[in-house]
Amino acid sequence: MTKEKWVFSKQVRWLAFSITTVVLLSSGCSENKTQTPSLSTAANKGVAIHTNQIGFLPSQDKEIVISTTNIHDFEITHIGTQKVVLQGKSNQPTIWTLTGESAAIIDVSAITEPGTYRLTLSDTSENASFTVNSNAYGDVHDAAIKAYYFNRAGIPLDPAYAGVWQRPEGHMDNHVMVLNNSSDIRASSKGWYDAGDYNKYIVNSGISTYTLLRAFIDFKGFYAERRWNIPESTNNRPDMLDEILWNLDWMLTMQDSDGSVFHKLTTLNFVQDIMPHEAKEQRYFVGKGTAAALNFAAVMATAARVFPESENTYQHAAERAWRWALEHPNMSYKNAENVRTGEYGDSDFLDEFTWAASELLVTTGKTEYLDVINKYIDVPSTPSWANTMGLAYLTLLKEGSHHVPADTLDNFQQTFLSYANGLLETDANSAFHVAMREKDFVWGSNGVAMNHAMILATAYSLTHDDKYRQSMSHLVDYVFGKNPTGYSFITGFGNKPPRFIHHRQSQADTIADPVPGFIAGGPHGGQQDDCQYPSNLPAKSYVDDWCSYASNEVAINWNAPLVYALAAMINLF
Ligand code: G3I
Ligand code: 9MR
Repeated sequence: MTKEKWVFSKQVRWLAFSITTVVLLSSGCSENKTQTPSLSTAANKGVAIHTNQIGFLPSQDKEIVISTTNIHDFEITHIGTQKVVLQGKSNQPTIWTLTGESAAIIDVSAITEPGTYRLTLSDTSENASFTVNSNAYGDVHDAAIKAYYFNRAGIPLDPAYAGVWQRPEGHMDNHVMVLNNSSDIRASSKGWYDAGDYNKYIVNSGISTYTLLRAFIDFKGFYAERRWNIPESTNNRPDMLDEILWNLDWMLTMQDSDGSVFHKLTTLNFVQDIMPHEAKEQRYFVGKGTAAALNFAAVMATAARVFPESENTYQHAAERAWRWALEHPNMSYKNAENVRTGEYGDSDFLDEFTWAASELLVTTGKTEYLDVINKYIDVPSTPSWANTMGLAYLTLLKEGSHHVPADTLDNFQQTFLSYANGLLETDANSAFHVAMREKDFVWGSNGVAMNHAMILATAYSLTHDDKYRQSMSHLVDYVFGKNPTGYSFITGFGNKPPRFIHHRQSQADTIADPVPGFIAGGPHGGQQDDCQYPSNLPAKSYVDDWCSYASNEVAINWNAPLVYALAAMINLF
């Protein structure tokens, strides 16, 4: 921060302190948990206001972005009392190359009193409202994890849990054929649909399941009590574990007798937009490979720690898959010509080896795994289905202290924090104050944003340095509306959520609203579908249309880090 900016923000904070003190004494304003902000869009002067549409926590940074080329004076009014509680100036606008536009920040962090507020700007009639609410993320967290229930294969969704999104069961997967071997038919039930399609893929299921297990391990006290009305809510187990078990049960069926793991369970082609119970095409076990085996090994090893009552089922499954991978260290999966469903193809397995070895080390304590880690570990990156190196760091730094020598672990932590510091730098230098780099605008960019948030949450947990959790909160603000598209990207939440996600159930049912709690894939310049986009610029290339599977599909590997990030917002602030 430059000295000038520092002095300015200090002044604003002081002014705010004196004014909010008066408000505190005179208004008695209380927290409003249900009110949602409304965003006015009188566009006569062309200043668009981009703000978190869900609400800010009292102690998080509260920054609102305006698309403008000018510095604006601003005023914040408490809507209940109609009193002005804060006045100030935006910062100097800068250009974000990812939108090609100039934008400025309005910093209202000084407001910590719960309530609903209106922002007004000089030289424009634009205004927007926002809320400060200490429970801003509770409902959306529960919806984001409940999305997994809505995407369960092999179970009817009962109205008692699914409400208007009830539906008959689909894809029991009792007669799944091994591709090219019509006499080999097996059962492979349960699991979550991958995304807007009805297929089940080990690699993507793996990272999603691990991320939810990570959330459970990292926020155990929170999940011990948390319930979100699923069929298992009345048993003694936390709902998070029941949801995870639904997918673990399926994953186990994907392992063959020699320890190998099928890559995916799919039809040959994507089916059209019909409901699960209407989709009757033959499904197949398709392919095997190193990535599926290692991904499976990592998840099963993690599950063995979380479910000690499993009596080694998960650990044995993990060790068998690991041994198979050692014998087949370089087997890439590629779609055959007649298979057109998602590929999730990868050809570099050192990250998967490192991740699986990390989970197995922490679960079994065997030093052979530490040797593999030392051999293959590389700098971390933000986790994705194709790159799992970052997951090895999360596990080792959080759970590795009894198994990794202290000086080695310290090196890992320094490397991890320097990666997190790079994200902080991107955040500080971007006009939107968000840690999104050009290379992050790929298919599923919102998933990238939430995985960055998981990295930053971990950096905060390790150091308790406020800057990491604040930067995490900027990413959460981003997906809830502080972005150049005007959307809050989570179905059912915010003033302008997606309504036409690429999600077969939401498209084929007769309910106007899409299934709630799903994060849309998000903007990026790829545009690998035939849709009309409003812009070619990476951060604006998004369209809320069923046709846009490249920007508007939903997927379990994007919702999982959303769940993690929201649990982190609830537990780390
Ligand atoms: O590997 C290249 C890399 O070398 C290159 O630098 C980069 C440039 O953009 O592209 C990389 O390939 C990308 C690949 O993902 C790996 O990251 C492709 O462009 C990109 O099109 C591809 O997108 C994947 C998409 O499926 C298409 O295969 C997404 O990551 C993946 O999330 C998405 O997953 C789909 C499943 O297939 C089916 N189910 C729904 C799910 C979500 O849409
Ligand atoms: O609907 C499919 C979606 O779930 C996948 O993620 C996407 C990946 O390529 O493909 C979609 O299917 C489209 C197919 O690839 C091309 N024809 C149009 C299909 C969507 O209606």
